[in-house]
Amino acid sequence: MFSPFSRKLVLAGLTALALGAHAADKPNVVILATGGTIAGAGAGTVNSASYQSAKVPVDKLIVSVPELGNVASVRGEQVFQIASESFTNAHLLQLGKRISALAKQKDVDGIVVTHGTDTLEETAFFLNLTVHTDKPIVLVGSMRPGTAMSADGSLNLYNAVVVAGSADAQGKGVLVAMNDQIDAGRDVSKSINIKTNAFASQWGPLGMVVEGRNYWFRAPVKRHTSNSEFDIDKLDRLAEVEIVYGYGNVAAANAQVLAERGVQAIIHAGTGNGSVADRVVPVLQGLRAKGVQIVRAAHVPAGFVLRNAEQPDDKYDWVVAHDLNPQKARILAAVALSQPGDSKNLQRVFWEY
Ligand code: DAS
Repeated sequence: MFSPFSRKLVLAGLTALALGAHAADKPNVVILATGGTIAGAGAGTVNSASYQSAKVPVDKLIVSVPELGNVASVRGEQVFQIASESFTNAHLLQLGKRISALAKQKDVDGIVVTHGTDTLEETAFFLNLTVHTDKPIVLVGSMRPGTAMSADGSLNLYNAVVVAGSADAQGKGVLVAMNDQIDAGRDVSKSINIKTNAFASQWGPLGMVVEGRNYWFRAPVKRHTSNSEFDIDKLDRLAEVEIVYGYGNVAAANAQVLAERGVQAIIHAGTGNGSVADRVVPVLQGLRAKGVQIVRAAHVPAGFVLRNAEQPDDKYDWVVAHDLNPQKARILAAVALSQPGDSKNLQRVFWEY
């Protein structure tokens, strides 16, 4: 009935259809690579902590985890190749705008950002505040380079792609997938600097991802992504905001020196519940009088700064950072002050985001 040649044609056609259908039922995930340890390379397999960051290109990262193809149709873009401690506001804006453009594409279901772990929490919060999409945006890094024994990058990347391709991860804000855990980009911070369970949220993770499946236990309550008043597509600069650290014997003039850079706000990373040394108070009051916003944060890793407790914030017209650590408070102030607003509006922003 069919000649051997036509049988082969039919078979080839059916195979292509099957592959096409198979690929069509997988989510399309774009991996944006920025550098960090997940792209790092060490001298030998025992070098889990001493290595060169930001070496391996995105295509090699993808090839190194062939299992990615089982859970998503993946493609990569190399946005930067840097250690994340070297990020600037310009890097945040460029990355955010690229993500926003990709999220608008119908052929993109989710986005993974591979990133150094040092400032991953800052980038995650920035994207959470400014990218208007419900599609999953998942940041991922690693604490060991791929060249080390028991490297954590491959499984972290696999997990991040699973979450980014998941419908049940939509609308949860920007996420961070590290060490089998799914954390809110707003809440998570790097709390241990030399272990694979480095990332934690004081209010707990949102869930876990295990063997290709997500398990959710809570959802964010603060404003984010599509529900944010800040829009990366309309953002071309971030306000200059610096952080001054509080400690015993601190010099009163530190904030003054920083403010001379022409900052719009100073984040005071205070001791305890955002305490300010008595010799520093008048310096901050003087900066406030010149129009610099003063935000009281704390360098104590957990809890939140109570308004009018350690300092009369109402009287001084200061703002409290609520539960945000100093580096996240800087991100929020830099975004919020990119548009006009007084200290009452800034405090509202710190309550709502
Ligand atoms: N230097 C660190 C960074 O790029 C390496 C890492 O932990 O990713 O953030």
